[in-house]
Amino acid sequence: MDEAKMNTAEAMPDPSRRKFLNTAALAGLAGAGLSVGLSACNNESGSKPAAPAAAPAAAPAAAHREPHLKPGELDTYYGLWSGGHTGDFRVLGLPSGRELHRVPCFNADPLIGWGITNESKAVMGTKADGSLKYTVADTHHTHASYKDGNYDGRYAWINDKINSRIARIRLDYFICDKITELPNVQGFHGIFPDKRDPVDPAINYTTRVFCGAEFHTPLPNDGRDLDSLDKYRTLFSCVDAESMEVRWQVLIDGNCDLVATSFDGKLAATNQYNTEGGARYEDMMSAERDACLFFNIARIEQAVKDGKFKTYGSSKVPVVDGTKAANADPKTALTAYVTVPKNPHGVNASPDGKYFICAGKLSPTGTVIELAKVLDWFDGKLDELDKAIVAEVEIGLGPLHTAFDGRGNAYTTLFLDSQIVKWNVEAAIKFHAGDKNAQYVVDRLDVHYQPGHINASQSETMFADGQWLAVGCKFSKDRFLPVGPLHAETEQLVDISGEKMVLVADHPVRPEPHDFIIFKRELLQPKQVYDLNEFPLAVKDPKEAGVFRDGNKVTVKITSMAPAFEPREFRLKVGDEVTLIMTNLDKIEDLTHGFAIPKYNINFICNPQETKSVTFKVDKPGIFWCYCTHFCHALHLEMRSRMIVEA
Ligand code: K7E
Ligand code: CUA
Ligand code: CA
Repeated sequence: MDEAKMNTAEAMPDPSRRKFLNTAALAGLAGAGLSVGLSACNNESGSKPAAPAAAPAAAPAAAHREPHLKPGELDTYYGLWSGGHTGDFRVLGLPSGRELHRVPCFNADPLIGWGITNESKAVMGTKADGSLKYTVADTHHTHASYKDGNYDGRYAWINDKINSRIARIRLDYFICDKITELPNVQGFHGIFPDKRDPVDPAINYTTRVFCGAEFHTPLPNDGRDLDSLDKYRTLFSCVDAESMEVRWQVLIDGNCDLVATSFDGKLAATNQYNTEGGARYEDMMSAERDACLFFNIARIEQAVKDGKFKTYGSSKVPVVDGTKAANADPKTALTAYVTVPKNPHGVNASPDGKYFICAGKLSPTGTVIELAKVLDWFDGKLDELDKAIVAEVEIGLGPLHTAFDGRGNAYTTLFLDSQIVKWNVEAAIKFHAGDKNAQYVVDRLDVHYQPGHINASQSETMFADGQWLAVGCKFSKDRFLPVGPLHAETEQLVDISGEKMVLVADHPVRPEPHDFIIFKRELLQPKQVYDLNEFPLAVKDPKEAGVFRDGNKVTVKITSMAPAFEPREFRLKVGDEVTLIMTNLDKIEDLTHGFAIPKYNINFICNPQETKSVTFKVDKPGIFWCYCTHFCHALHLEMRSRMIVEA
């Protein structure tokens, strides 16, 4: 960072802060580099939690609805949040902002027993010795499955940027049931399910999930071409929503960032900030324009069917050629590179199905691309692809992501301005077409501070309802009690039901969730009790419980029913290889039991009618009181089984 400039910015008298930033940062962006940088330091008053930040700038003055619920009241919306570094998936109730659940996906979790039970290890992936293949992840984006343009409550997906994995969460039980590692790519970042099939009108629901990979590497990345940057490439991937297998990939020029899909199923797109193919940030921002890269899904799948693909390394996934050179003829092109200003970030589909909106990041603009025109280009009816751009308007500094209210307005986060800008899309189109009287900026709201993702209730569906908006602020600075050097992030709630945005609540979140979606609670019908028959290993009756020995291979079958395990004791020998299977036979909602074995590093829960198993080597003689870790009954503490291990 440029320290001198930073300090100058801090020394500036406050009233002109925004003006100063606007001019300085614009100058910086227009010039050679980022003189007013992209970090947080140049905004706001510096790092001192000065006098408890004189009433927030945007103290809710206007009339707004109360987000707080009375005891016993339920939220009206679900929020599905990504966990960030923690690798999990979080469930919030809105408008209260209460966190209801964390679903472990890529991360071990001692409550659930995720990463400990055999079933979860099978989902997460293991090495030959049975230990987890990966123990770290970085989740950014979560999106749910669609039917008829709305969420259908079947699945959500979430990405792991570090190890290029996609996880699926079943929304009936709120558990992760599959994880797929994408071949040939690094830095898998953007993710979006399709909303219907491009060809078959009967398939009006999600069957594909698209994945954009951010980092380019040699292909295959096996030690070849290490120093030949011009040979590095990245791929856009399609994963089957049901099987979770990778269906196909597209070799592209430039990189992928975030992903959007059209409501008609025909198009997917990814924003590209590194069309330069640079390895250093200076190189990645050398071009004035980058691209929003469109994929013609039907044509790509036809090309795969026709055998027009390659494979790389040990991967069997068909890879079609989506590079510019191979796709110059619109009539046969699989891809279309629409140019957008310098290093765009988010791309979001408007709920009317008409537009994709790209946020400029290094450019203070929002770009509106009309999808019908992109399709015209593919049909040979539009002479120049960039004519699909129907607006490219200034909205503020550091635009990152956009949400919608279903009333024609877009809400874009401005990272550098620490604001949300509300702008009217049709007015922006008019302005771009030459009507300089068209007022497209409707409102601005200060947020705290440096916002990234933003989303509104139902915003990513055709049923955007314009009620609540949440914004994920990257820096909380003085908004919460300090807890040492690591600050919570601020998830702020905004009432968008009126003309003016009204900030109504701050919530601290553990860094860093990035993205989330918000939708009506009626769209989910979670189940509270499992079906015993979903588990092939289920111990269906306490009479089936006991120790079953085959040499040193031992199966211990256990049932739980408050307040007792069956058997109450079991006998093992050092050297045994034990698989312990437990079924919770309680059928009552909310009656979960846990099972922990001291000194053996084992703990997991079994929800009503659920079965789990763990496999471990018996290596310590003695008495080990296996106990219930989940408060279940007045005799919860007495709920134990004695593991007796002979030397
Ligand atoms: Cu903008 Cu990973 Cu969606 Cu973070 S990305 S904010
Ligand atoms: Cu069973 Cu506590
Ligand atoms: Ca660039």
